[in-house]
Amino acid sequence: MSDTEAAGPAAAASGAESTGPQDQTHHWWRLIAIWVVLSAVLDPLFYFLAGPHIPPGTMTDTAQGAQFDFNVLIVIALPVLLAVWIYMIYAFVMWRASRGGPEPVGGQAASGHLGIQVGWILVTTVIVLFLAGFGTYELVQPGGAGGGEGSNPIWTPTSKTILPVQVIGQQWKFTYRYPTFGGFETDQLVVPNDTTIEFNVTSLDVVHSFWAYQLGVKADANPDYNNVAYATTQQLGSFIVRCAELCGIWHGAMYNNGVVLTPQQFLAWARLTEVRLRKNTSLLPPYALTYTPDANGADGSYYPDSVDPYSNVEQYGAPQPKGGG
Ligand SMILES: [Cu+2]
Repeated sequence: MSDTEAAGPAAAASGAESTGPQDQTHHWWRLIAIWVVLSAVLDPLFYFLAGPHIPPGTMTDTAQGAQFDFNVLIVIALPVLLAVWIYMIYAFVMWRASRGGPEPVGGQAASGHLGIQVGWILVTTVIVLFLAGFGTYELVQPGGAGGGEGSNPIWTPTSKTILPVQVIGQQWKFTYRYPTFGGFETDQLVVPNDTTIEFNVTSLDVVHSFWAYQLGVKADANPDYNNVAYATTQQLGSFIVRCAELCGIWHGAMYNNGVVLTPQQFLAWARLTEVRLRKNTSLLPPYALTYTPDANGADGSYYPDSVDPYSNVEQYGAPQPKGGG
């Protein structure tokens, strides 16, 4: 500390008189020392203290993968940020013009300095190439990265049992069909814990994007297309589902909560719901990977005419209003 204080006026003087290069090099070594110490302290502090709380959390393997990726990116970015800030603050403190003092004079120009040029290109190249390789590996790793992989996914999970859940985007809500439970349809996403879920994402109208934030899943919902995404649940609790593609006037209303239950709870819920909704399910088009918009109702709707499957008032099979046009 006393060294820093003692060097202050000397550095200002050296700047003013633009003396020999040895006066400049001790600034560099001091800057590097401050940078190394702060990076070595703040990087592990961030990784171990803040890291476990970085979104999207650890509810699924893909969410945990995304959290790990964010943490690696921040651990690499933090020393870069520190380098800029330390240099800036150091310059403010050491090379500022003092009231009534001599006008500050610039030091030796760095242009044409071979070491800086080679070092700059080398360091940035290594960082960028490493991140490109790391990012590619993280995308490909078993089961993909929670993004839609299209209708023929090449990165498939290794789990023996996979629960398929169909996500149907429509203006303006998501509904979910469970083909292994008779193809019933709900407006809340319910999934079991410790299970690999295969999301089959499609749409009845425009392009939506199924974004189950804490599950680490985000996949486009296109009409006439089955977009597959995987995630393996590893934590109980509720999560948020949003539409992440501007899809019309009530896009912002495509918001709901989903829930991860224990496998036993899920099984009980699914079996009960299958029975409870049997009458509704028989009115839906048979389960398919995609649906044409006029698969059912005469007016070109996925749902039967004049029936809102989520209304508390309207009933399935209710008589059609006459002469409405
Ligand atoms: Cu939408």
